[in-house]
Amino acid sequence: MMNRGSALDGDGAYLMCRARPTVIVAMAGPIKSGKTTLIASIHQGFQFPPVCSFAFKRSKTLVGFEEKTYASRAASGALETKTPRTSFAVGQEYYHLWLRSRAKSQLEPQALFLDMSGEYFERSLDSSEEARQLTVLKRANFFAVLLDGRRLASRVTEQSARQNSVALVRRIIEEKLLSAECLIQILITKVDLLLPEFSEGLLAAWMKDIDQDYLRFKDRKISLAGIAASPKPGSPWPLRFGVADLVDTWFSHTDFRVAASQPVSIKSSRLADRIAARWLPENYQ
Ligand SMILES: Nc1nc2c(ncn2[C@@H]2O[C@H](COP(=O)(O)OP(=O)(O)O)[C@@H](O)[C@H]2O)c(=O)[nH]1
Ligand SMILES: [Mg+2]
Repeated sequence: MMNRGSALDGDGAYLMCRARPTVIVAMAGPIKSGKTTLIASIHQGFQFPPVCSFAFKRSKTLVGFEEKTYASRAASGALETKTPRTSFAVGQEYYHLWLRSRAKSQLEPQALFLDMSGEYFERSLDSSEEARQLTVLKRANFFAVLLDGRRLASRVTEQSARQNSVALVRRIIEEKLLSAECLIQILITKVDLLLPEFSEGLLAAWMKDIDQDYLRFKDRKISLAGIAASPKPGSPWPLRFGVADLVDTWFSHTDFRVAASQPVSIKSSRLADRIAARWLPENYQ
């Protein structure tokens, strides 16, 4: 599985974590909110340096990244590119990236990106029981909630998109799915569709407005960012807008170690539980 370089399953991800300090970024959001495109664009970014203070070193999941980006390349020129739908059977896929610092530091951080399929996410949103199965999230350093800029752009869909994101964050907090150190990030995706003109000022105004939705979560640090991982052709927004800054945020994270947590008991043989147990057995019983 790892030799082929495809997306990692739980076992592969577990082995990678064991190998060296790792930052883990979990991405969740409705179907088509832009999760897979973002993960693919992170990898593409490192093929066209410099994107940030880190350079590409290696990826155990190159083929996985290539598979994700193939469809978008094949469709280049089309008004809207397509990335393959993350499979429901897998539910969660992991992508690996190993970087070296451009600065003098010898830091060679490694990242695992967790791409939760839209179906998996929505199913877990529907029931506390399912949400509790997402125990693997306890290990994440960042939990990115993708808020689709395309849906924000229309009055018809704006409110439901905002409410769904808030509902996910509330559920995640209520069910204590994250460690206390995990930073929640609200990522407004496809800002090129939200704002036809390139304007970081207008984007900042949107973020300030969206930020109000999250003031209710007083005990939790929640940050906002806007990205355009794959702006439509002809858009004034630059390719991978905001992505390098995000990567810098994730990789500047100094504490790559897992916070010691109470062992979680596994009550079922569900995929997510098995992944969690294989990943950090000392955290589960
Ligand atoms: N215009 C625009 N479209 C995007 C952007 N990011 C993703 N998309 C499109 O949104 C659709 C859904 O993206 P995808 O990454 O597959 O979403 P996922 O289901 O959350 O993994 C695809 O057609 C993408 O091409 C962006 O920054 N700008
Ligand atoms: Mg996807």
